[in-house]
Amino acid sequence: MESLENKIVFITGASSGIGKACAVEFAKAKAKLILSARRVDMVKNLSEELKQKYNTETIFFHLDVRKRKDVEKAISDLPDEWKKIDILINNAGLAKGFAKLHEDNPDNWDDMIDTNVKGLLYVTHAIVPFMVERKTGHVINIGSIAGRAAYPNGSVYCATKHAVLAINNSLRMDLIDKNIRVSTVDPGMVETDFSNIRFNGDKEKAKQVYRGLKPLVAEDIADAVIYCASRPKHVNISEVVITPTAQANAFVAYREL
Ligand code: NDP
Ligand code: 8X3
Repeated sequence: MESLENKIVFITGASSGIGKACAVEFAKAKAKLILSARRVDMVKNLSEELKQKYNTETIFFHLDVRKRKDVEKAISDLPDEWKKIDILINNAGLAKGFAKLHEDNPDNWDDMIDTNVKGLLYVTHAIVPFMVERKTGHVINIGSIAGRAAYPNGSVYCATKHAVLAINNSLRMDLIDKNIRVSTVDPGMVETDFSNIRFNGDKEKAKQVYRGLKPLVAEDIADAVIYCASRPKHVNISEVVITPTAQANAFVAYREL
């Protein structure tokens, strides 16, 4: 296992769920953290908590990954020492709605495509040049099993996660001579705010997603991310697909009802 001590880790969407769990696990491993999200109060609180518990050095700021200029400014405003980002975790993302394409609200599509695809591209485009310059780095994308098989009522969310997988795979080839690792961690059901947001705050509908089975928790995904990040330098974990034991893929889950 490679030490993560003093590595600089940039996490998008660190205010909740998987991003927050990654922040905690990297803090335990003594990394330095750059935490960003739109809910800046939540990343501020997290930053203070990590300072207290693990003496973690952090920088945090408001960032909406959909805003290209803001992304570019946030990265270029970083102090020089903090521009030496070792690990980028492209986690910010969401599903909005669950409907047949012809009955869906196109506003949801804009949100998902702008965040999950364009936002991930903007952040990657702003940070990877610094990795290229230093000939070291690791990009870890949070994809989804929705990027491996499309399911009904999820055309655009599935399309965005298929795009993440394609970007992940092309990027690894683009960076092959730069000593930069590129990994995707693709979860199935993880109980976070994800379903609440997908169903527009309908907690009952969100709960139904996980009925009768034990879903993953955010820490399970953070554990996989830490695994990818802590392999010896010559090892690139290209893909991790991780589901609850009771979920085989996007279509088959066993529920004790
Ligand atoms: P959460 O809703 O708990 O977290 C989503 C995070 O993304 C929040 O921190 C949110 O921060 C951030 N985010 C959303 N939009 C933006 C934006 N425009 N700019 C910056 N940050 C943004 O859900 P999860 O932790 O579950 O989701 C994290 C990732 O995991 C997503 O990419 C999701 O697609 C993926 N995933 C989730 C699965 C699940 O079952 N939960 C399964 C497979 C993949 P804020 O609102 O403060 O900006
Ligand atoms: C989240 C998992 O199956 O709801 O990406 O699409 S799923």
